[in-house]
Formats: sequence, structure tokens, C-alpha cells
Amino acid sequence: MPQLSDAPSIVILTGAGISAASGLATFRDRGGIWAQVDYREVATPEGFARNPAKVQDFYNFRRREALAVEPNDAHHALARLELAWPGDFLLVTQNVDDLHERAGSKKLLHMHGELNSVLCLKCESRHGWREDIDAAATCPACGGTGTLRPDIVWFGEIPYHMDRIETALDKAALFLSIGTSGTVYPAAGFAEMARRAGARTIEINLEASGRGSLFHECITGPATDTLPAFVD
Ligand code: BV8
Repeated sequence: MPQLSDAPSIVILTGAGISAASGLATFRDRGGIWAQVDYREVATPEGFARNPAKVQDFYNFRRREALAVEPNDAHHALARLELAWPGDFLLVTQNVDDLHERAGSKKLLHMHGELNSVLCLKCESRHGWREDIDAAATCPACGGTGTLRPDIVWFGEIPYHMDRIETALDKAALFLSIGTSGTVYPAAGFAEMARRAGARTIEINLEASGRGSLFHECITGPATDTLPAFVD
């Protein structure tokens, strides 16, 4: 663990690898989600326009799956780090599950949306949602039927909270990249942005993601082991 006084401001980026030990599949590892499903069919606005039922089924399945699992030691370690951190703290997750908040994280932004939220295509309202979305689902705000989509940022859409994230990266003294392959932009560019702004950058991953020049340090192994060791 670095001296806390050396790191008044921290930004942490998490990806699917942090939820792997809870039982949720990652995307690009062997046997991952994108090895089984074509992302263009289920995670783009064009795919949704072509076959909304297929997209709803994909997210209904993942919503049910995420509700059935529990946060792991890595999620809990980050919640403890937030409590102990003396300076500004921001946890940015690419994950659409709610395991960070269920572990107790509060200073958290979901840049790719959330499985437990729906977006109405008619009135643009957002609502907490833990059920399947089917063709009969009704928008709680406008009463529209069949107008709800998962509140997920698909490829080609603009990720959420970018202004707040970029402001935090600009003044970060420490940047942690945890359990992400760093292949999807703009998140894949955060380490470089933080490093350029003067942050110490650390990758914490099962194995090095091969982006060594971006990081001052790389800690390898399952996040459930390495993160508690790093934090405590
Ligand atoms: C945008 C939906 C403009 C949610 C997801 C060419 C060049 C540059 C960019 C582009 C390009 N062509 C297209 C683009 C843009 C595109 C993009 O980046 N494409 C890539 C693929 C080239 N990006 C976009 O379209 C984004 N929008 O750019 O808008 C803009 C931006 C800013 C401001 C203005 C305008 C929108 C991206 C949204 C994508 N949505 N999916 C869902 O269904 O879940 S992406 C998908 O990948 C996931 O959702 C996830 O969020 C994201 C990242 O994946 P990872 O979390 O990293 O998972 P992965 O499987 O890859 O890696 C897991 C890692 O964990 C591995 O490294 C593994 O080793 C490790 N691991 C495994 N087990 C453990 C572990 N680590 C530790 N412990 C373990 N136990």
C-alpha cells in the first residue's frame, strides 16, 4: 500500500475481471461473453433496432444472473479503501452489475450504465428496474408500452459521466486499473490521461494486459487476493 499522504486524489477503473470471482463472465477471456454472442447483435443500437427481443433476452439473462451473485473480497477491499482514503476518491466502473454498491462503495460512477436501470425511448426517463423487460413492460413515467430499453451504453454510444471522470483524472495522484483488458475506449485511454496529468499508474489484473508502457507498476493474480493485500 502506498503512503496515503502521497496520494491525496485517487481514480480507480474496474472491469469485468473484478466480478469474475463472483461468477459473472468476463467479455474477452477464452469462453467469455463475446466468444458466445456477437456484440454487434446485442450491444449496439443497430442490433437493438434489428432484433429488440434478442437484446432484451440477453440483458434479462444477465440481470437475473447479476442479482443471484454476491460481491467478492475485491469489491469489499475497494469499499474499505474508499472509507480509509483521506483525499478525493472516485471509483469508475465499466461493469453493469451492482456488486460495487452492494459491497458498500458510494463514490462510484457506472460509465457503461446499469443492468438494474431502464431507459424509456419515448420520454427519456430512467427508472430502477430489477425485473425482465418484455414487450408488455410499461414506462412508470409516461405509460408507454414496449418503450423501455436496458440503460446500458452500447458500442457507438457516448459513455456516461465523462466530464466528471476527466476532471478527476486530471488531478489524480494515483490511478488503478483493475480487471480490465483495456480494449474499449474511452476507458482504455484513462491510464494515459492520468499518467500525462502526473499520476502514478498501477495495473491490477490476472495477468499483465500488455500495456506495460502505461503503468508504473503491474500486480498480477486474482483480484480477490491481490486487492485485499494492496489495500490492507
Ligand atoms: C464511444 C455493453 C464516443 C455493456 C460495452 C477504434 C479505435 C478506438 C475506438 C473505437 C474504434 N472503433 C470503435 C471505437 C469505439 C468503441 C471501442 O472502443 N471499440 C473498441 C472495441 C475498439 N467504443 C465505443 O463505442 C464507446 N463509445 O467511444 O463514444 C465518445 C466517447 C467519449 C466522449 C465522446 C464520445 C462505447 C463503449 C461501450 C461499450 N459497452 N458493453 C454490457 O453489456 O456489459 S463494452 C464491454 O467491454 C463491457 O461492457 C465492458 O464494459 C467493456 C470492457 O471490458 P472489460 O471489463 O475490460 O472486460 P474484458 O473481458 O475485456 O477483460 C477482463 C479482464 O479481466 C482481462 O484482462 C482478464 O485478464 C482480467 N481478469 C479476469 N479474471 C480476473 C481478472 N483480473 C483480476 N482478477 C480476476 N479474477
